Formats: sequence, structure tokens, C-alpha cells
Amino acid sequence: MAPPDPNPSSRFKQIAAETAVSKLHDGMIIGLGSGSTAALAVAAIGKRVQQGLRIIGVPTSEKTAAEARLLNIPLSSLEEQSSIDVTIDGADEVQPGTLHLIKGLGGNLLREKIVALASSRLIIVIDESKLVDQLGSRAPIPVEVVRFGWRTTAKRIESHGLQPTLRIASDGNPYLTDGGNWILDCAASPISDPANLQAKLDSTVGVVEHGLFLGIAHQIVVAGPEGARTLDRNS
Ligand code: A5P
Repeated sequence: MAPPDPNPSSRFKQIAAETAVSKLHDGMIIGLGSGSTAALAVAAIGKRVQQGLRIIGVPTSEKTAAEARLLNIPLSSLEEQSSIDVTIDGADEVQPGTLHLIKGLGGNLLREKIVALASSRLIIVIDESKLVDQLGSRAPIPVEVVRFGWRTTAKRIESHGLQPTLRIASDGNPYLTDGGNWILDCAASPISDPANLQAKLDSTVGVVEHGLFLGIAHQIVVAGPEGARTLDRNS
């Protein structure tokens, strides 16, 4: 009998990432996501590039850009490529049916959202633990805020029924995003009306962007013990 897998979630992430990357073809402009699952997709793209696949990547974070350079993936930016064929990225929560997401526990939600919205298709790669009936069930909503007056911004966010906590990095200082902002991780009980909360966060002064990605993903590649399957939006 095979010994039990000590980390099935990593294996599922790998399967999801490789399944999504197998759909790519020559000539595509590809958004490169951030986070541990997206990093596996970037590694799989690197392998395919080494085997001759001709694509150009647009990274969603400095970390992803560094990983892609090491793999010799040709890179560009949104200044040079105004549209992207497909972006492959991870997520912290996915609601099947709507394909609404929470993203940003890795801290890159702003660039991820900009790249996602410039993409003809956003494919999300996850292990099945990320599937939830209602957003807010297992992950806080990361909200990127300008540093100036952040405590007053946090109070405004509290008035939307969320509980914001300033994210602290491993060096003990506030976590700094690639855009030079801070992140408030906002605990929410399961969110009954995500569109309403999105509207409130969108109009909160001091908020740069938030991790609610509603109606943006086109397809989810989710992997579990049975292998990978794809989820499409019910619309
Ligand atoms: C990065 O900012 C995030 O949006 C990630 O895509 C998300 O947190 C999922 O990350 P993992 O694949 O590491 O769980």
C-alpha cells in the first residue's frame, strides 16, 4: 500500500496548475498570477517555454516577475501589451456557480485585478479546499489602503460590518505591497450580498482596491483526489 500523502493540497495545486497550462498555445500573451498555486503554473509555463512554446508573460507581482525571469519566460508589461489573452492565477475562495472570488492573501490583489480585467479570459487554479458556499467563510477580505490616514479608513471599513486588522510582515513592520500601500485583512462572516459590499468598498475613501473579484473569472480549474475538473460560470 502506498504511504499516505503528507501534503495532498500541494499535489492538487500542482495538478490544477498543470491542467490550466496545458491549454496554452503559441502566440499568446499570458497574465502570470501570484501566490503558491500560480507559482506552480509559472513553473509549468517555464517548462513548456523550454520545450519551444512561444508566449509572452505579463506578471502580476515583482515576485512572479523574478520567478519568470529565472525560468527564461519572455516578459512584457501592460504598458506594452494593452490586452492579454489569458491570465492564470490562484484564489483564496471560490464560489461555484457565480465564480465570485476572494483574492489577495498573498498581497498582490491590486496588480492581479488590473491584469485580470485586461484579460480576455481569467482562469483560476485551486485545490478543492478553496471552494465555499458563501464568500467570507474561510478567508478575510484583503483591502489595500493608502498609508495616510489608514486608521480612519479602517473605521470606515468597520462601518460596513467588517473587522479590519493591519497586516504585519515577518520583519514586524506593516506589510508593504508592490504599490507601496498597506493591507487591512477584513474578517467577514459569510457575505450574503457581495455586490453590495463591493459597492461600499469601491466608494470608501482611502481604499485603493479590495480582494472581492466578482464576475471576473471565466473558468476555475479545481483539483482534488479525483483529479482536475473545470467549473464554468452559470449565467
Ligand atoms: C496573491 O495575492 C493571491 O491573490 C493569491 O492568488 C491567492 O492568495 C491564492 O494563493 P495560494 O495559491 O498561495 O493559496
